[in-house]
Amino acid sequence: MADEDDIILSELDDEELVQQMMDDLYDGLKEEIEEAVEILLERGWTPYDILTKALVAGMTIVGADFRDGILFVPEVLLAANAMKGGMAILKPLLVETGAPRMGKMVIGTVKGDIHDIGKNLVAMMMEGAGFEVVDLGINNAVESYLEAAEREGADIIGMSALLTTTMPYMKTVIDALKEQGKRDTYIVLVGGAPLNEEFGKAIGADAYCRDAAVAVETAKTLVSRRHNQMGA
Ligand code: B1M
Repeated sequence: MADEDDIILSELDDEELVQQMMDDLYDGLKEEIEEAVEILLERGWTPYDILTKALVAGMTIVGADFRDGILFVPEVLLAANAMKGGMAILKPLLVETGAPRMGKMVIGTVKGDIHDIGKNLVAMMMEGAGFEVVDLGINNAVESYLEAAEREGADIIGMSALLTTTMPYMKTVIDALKEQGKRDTYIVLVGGAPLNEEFGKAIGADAYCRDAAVAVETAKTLVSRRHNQMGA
């Protein structure tokens, strides 16, 4: 009787392989995910398609079952670890586009929040698009963002929050920028699953970014608008 161990990933067609990756991500099988990513790359898939169509899509299923109480924190951590294994292979490929430097962003997950997969993805895609990215990691207080932005001479401050309890902290950071007279020094982009357009507006961010691709496009638009204004 054939069991899971007998599946030879390289013998699956693309559709079956992506389906298998979703199962493997769900089961937190890091090595299998890494192998499958390599296979898809060999088959000519773009790093971006592998990220979005296999890894992010698989993580969405994990998220739904976590929400519904079918999966618990340990399983989700394993899935996250498997996803990170795949992302580590894709990162240099997304970054090596050789695009001209577009600007600099500091990005981090806000205080009280340890979710970092989405933030890492945004950082990767921004680097791939030619931005210089300083990743502040997780659980960032106001001072962390402000000091890093100043030290790095950043154009953009990016904030990520995945919890309804931590997303209000983004306003704390923006208010601190206002108090220090630095709000207009930086473009502030926010993102994370529980946010939306209205929330972004309400807290005074320059833009809410639904996903990493939107973050890249928004950053490009706002940075070039700013350069044009400065040049005018
Ligand atoms: Co957490 N968790 N979690 N979790 N977790 C969520 C967010 C949750 C929605 C799950 C659920 O119930 N369905 C829920 C929040 C509910 C709520 O607030 N309303 C939740 C909860 C409750 C919790 C804990 C409280 C659970 C507990 O302990 N009881 C706890 C909190 C810990 C803390 O932070 N203090 C917790 C812990 C964890 C793990 C540690 C197990 C793990 C995190 C591992 C890690 O990140 N290293 C985890 C995970 C993995 C998730 C889910 C399943 C997946 C998140 C993820 O990585 N998605 C998540 C469910 C979900 O979101 N559907 C969930 C994939 C990622 C690519 O998407 O992060 O949305 P996302 O990023 C996207 C966009 O949002 C956007 O672009 C990204 C790429 O396209 N984006 C940005 C994100 N940040 C951006 C920043 C930008 C721009 C765009 O700046 C410019």
